[in-house]
Amino acid sequence: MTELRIDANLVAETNAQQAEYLAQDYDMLAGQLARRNIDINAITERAMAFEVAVPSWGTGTGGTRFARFPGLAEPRNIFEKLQDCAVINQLTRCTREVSPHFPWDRVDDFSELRQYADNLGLGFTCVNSNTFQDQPGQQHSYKYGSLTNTSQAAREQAIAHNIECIQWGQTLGAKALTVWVGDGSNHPGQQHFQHALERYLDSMRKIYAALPDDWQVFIEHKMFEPAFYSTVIQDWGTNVLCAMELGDKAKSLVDLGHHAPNVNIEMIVSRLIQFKKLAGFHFNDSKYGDDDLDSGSLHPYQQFLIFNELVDAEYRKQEGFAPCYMLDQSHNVTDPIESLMNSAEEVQRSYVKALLVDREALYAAQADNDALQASRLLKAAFNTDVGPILAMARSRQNGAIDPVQTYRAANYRAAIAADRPSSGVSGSGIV
Ligand code: LRH
Ligand code: MN
Repeated sequence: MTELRIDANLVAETNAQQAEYLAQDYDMLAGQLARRNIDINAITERAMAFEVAVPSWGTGTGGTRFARFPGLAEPRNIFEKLQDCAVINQLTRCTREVSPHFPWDRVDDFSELRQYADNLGLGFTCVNSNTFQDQPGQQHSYKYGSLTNTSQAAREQAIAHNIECIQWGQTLGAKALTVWVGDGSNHPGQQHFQHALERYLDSMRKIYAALPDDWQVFIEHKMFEPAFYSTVIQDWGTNVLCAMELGDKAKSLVDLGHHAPNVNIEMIVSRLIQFKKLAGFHFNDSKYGDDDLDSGSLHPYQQFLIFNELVDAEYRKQEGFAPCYMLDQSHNVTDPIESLMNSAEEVQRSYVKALLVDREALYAAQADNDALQASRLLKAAFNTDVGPILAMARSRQNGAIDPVQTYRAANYRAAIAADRPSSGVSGSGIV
């Protein structure tokens, strides 16, 4: 295993300063939970097994169409992105997998890339295709769409790219392809809704046919942007209809920021679980549009309610339930490593709080239509400070009790700045 960039002694030193307080807080919480017939160590074991994947594209400073303000020692290629992902996993111990995006992370030798990641203790989860940008020298533009373009040549080009992503992903050991297309229209009448969706399904059938037996394809819906009147895969309904139409290896991925404000996302999750079509998640938070803000930073109760549905499915041993948890964020004003560590912890926090829900009591309250008791049972779990469990789960795996504090003590960016001279180019765009 390659030497990790944060000195393990520094992690041990910063942990040593906090170990006694953590032990006190952990014991206090143990007592509180024991009164609720909950064994804190059993919960901590589940927290230690929890994983959420990091988006490779989230390790660089993000931007908007107006501007992007790169930070110090930005990663310039997938190898440097993996170095940063290794730091995130070293300190949080819950982000062992990375989700790559092609062609942003394309390399000449994918076996070398897999070995490089493996040496950092990292693996690859589902890969992402990109037919929402034109690449230099590309023959057919995606200006008017990709998998749904009225031009068969453009569709074939987009299909070929997705099939190539599957092949690259196989070399990396991934087991799924996420397909998000921004295809849609900006003017009423510009696109025939049914014809566009028929072209989408026709294209996806060809991608589906190229999936290895043990692979899946994840369809990602999004309400708007880059199209601002209609989007072909606009909502979960269209998404799950397509997943059902394509077959068992097609499932629906839920990006939290891809819904209209106030949509009941936890109920969408319940529906997808019930029909065995839940692919997984792109966790983030948002106030207005697809803001890609840090997970749990604005709506921690909604994120908890989503995990309440997920833990309930685990508790009921729901058939076909194997969701893939990933972050998908854009870090415009924070150090991406700090935001990704913080967000991984916030997603893990929602999961651990959901484990504290007294499910049998909740079922009883639901059966009795005792709405207040049902709400109190959820709030009892949500209002429990599970911080000591998350910190103990990290320290028991030689992670950092306080990842951001340890990361700052390591002064990582300054330490690697010489290795990563900045391009000096600011520009705009999400990455
Ligand atoms: C689309 C999206 C999709 C990625 C992209 C970077 O908004 O959520 O998941 O391909 O962001
Ligand atoms: Mn996404």
